[in-house]
Amino acid sequence: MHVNYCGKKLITQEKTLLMDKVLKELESYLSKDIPYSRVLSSMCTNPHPVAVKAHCMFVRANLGDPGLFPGTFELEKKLISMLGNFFGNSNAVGYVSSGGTESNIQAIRAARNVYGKGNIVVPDSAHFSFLKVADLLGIEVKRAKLDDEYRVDVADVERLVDENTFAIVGIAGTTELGQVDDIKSLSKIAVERDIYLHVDAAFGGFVLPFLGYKDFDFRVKGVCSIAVDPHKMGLATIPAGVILFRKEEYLHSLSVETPYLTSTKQYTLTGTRPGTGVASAYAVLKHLGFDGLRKIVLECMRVTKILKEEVEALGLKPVIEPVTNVVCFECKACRVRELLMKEGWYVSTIRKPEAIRCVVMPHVTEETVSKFVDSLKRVLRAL
Ligand code: 0PR
Repeated sequence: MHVNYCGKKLITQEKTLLMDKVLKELESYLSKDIPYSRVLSSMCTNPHPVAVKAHCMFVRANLGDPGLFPGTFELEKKLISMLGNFFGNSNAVGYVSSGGTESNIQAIRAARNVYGKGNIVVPDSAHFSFLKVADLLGIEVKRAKLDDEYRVDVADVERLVDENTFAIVGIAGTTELGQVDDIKSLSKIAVERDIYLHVDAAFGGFVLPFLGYKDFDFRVKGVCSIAVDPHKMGLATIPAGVILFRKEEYLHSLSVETPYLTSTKQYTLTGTRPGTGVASAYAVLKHLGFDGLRKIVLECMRVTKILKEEVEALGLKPVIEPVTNVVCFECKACRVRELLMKEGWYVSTIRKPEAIRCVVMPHVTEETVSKFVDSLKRVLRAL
């Protein structure tokens, strides 16, 4: 069999497939995946077409060796600068990570490197990536209680901070409820105790600014770093996370020497890393602009309100009034989820209270909600 690669003809001994046949086989696997139109459990969505085009253009780039890809590296710096400005700090530095998990790991690693070993305090609502942080860094992660509205109880954070605490974490858009912690009060604690404050805005970063929230980013004095994911509400392709640091010192505390590369140091967690997220995130920002993203968020909020009202009319109580485009309803969640899955719908459940969770991403339209509510009616009747 003859196959081509880099302009050369290869003759293989093994039985191989023509490219068309390989792609056909891949297609058969792809077709088993659930279309986003049936998914209300995800914080990801169909990437914007401009993001897909940009992604394909940059598939060969490896930012692990930036000297070979100076154009892609320049684009990354431009993106970081745009986002730094957007989040209130024109001097912010950072890079495009693989997502919120890596950004959270790197933020706490920087905090540990600059402020010393010990423990950190996170809200009980923190994403499970902080379990990985604890395991990887060998630090204790203390979990602060939540208040009645599922925001972190600031007094409990204050109680848990001790002389070995080097960082606290606030969440701007929690995974389960989309709730926003009081970052200003957390900042007060961080400044008074001279410890690091990281804000996990992986989800909320591209939602909250469009809903008038300002008090969660670098405009708040104590905020040292922000995780924000273009591959969630930024409509970029996966993987695309961003970690932003207030100052260079934090980013550079992550550096290791790379003797034989085009650069002498590397501050990223992974070595080889894609340029696709850089290109796709940048493309969306240039094409839609922050104004375009605002319109998308406002539409998601409109649909969230419709979903909330229609499900409430079926007798299910929302856990909180939706703050972002996430809404959870109290019910026998595991059973409801199971029955909804039989109707072809994917929702998630949350830890406390017993509730199902719906994330109203841009792929969830008013029409989706109407069909979903019809199914939910049947499910509730069957219970
Ligand atoms: N921080 C917050 C606040 C998050 O919500 C998430 C992920 C992360 C960090 C971690 O981000 P990465 O998964 O990008 O590393 N939140 C979603 C969740 O765990 C991720 C997700 C997305 C899960 C799509 C499922 C899914 O289908 O629910």
